[in-house]
Amino acid sequence: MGRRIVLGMLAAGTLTVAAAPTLQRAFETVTANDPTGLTGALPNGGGFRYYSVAASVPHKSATTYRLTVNGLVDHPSTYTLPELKAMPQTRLVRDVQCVTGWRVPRTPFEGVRLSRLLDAAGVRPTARAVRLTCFDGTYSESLTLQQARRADVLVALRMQDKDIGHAHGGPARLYVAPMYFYKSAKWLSGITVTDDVQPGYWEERGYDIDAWVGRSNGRDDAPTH
Ligand SMILES: Nc1nc2c(c(=O)[nH]1)N[C@H]1C(S)=C(S)[C@@H](COP(=O)(O)O)O[C@H]1N2
Ligand SMILES: [Mo]
Repeated sequence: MGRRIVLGMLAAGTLTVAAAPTLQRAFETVTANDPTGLTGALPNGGGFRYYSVAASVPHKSATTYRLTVNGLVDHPSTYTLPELKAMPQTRLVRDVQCVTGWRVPRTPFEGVRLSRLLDAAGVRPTARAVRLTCFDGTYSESLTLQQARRADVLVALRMQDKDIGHAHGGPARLYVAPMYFYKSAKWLSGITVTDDVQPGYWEERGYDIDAWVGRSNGRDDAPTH
């Protein structure tokens, strides 16, 4: 079955991936053979797909990883992984939902609230947004400051109760629990406070910036990405 046909079936109707195991298998086969090469099944993925818009991504270890916070802040700073681990950690258990239709129920994520890092940096009064950048050199994301300060937005260091491995965006990725998973930028390396929202990688390609699950992008079966 062709990708277009499966996606057409999804778009057509009442069937959802979660409600139709056969269709889900077909969908998985199709996405695993994605002609764009952007996706592929993860070994031991537990329902996750591996996504990277960059062909190759450098590995960062506990000693080489750095996270920079800069922009419209009073105290620009750079964190090491041990420094992030030493901060108070928040654990959330929610469903992961990719905008193309796959979902992983009740996935634990754990890390430092983004709001804590913003407070430590001292956000200036004119600031309105946050831009997230990645050490893959390509991907980016964005949030309004109000979204970034939500209690369910983390700089995640753990996923599925394990340190986040390279394939899932480790050592640290963004985790935006209430939004489609494309907001959760992997291989996070930069947090820049800005005066306006700058659309991220997928947002420049037509996806919603405010990517609330169930309330954005029309529906959760967007055909490509
Ligand atoms: N740096 C980076 N982050 C990214 C992406 C990406 O291609 N590069 N893809 C996004 C999309 S569309 C999804 S669904 C999730 C996939 O995360 P996973 O590879 O851990 O399953 O990562 C998001 N974050
Ligand atoms: Mo996605």
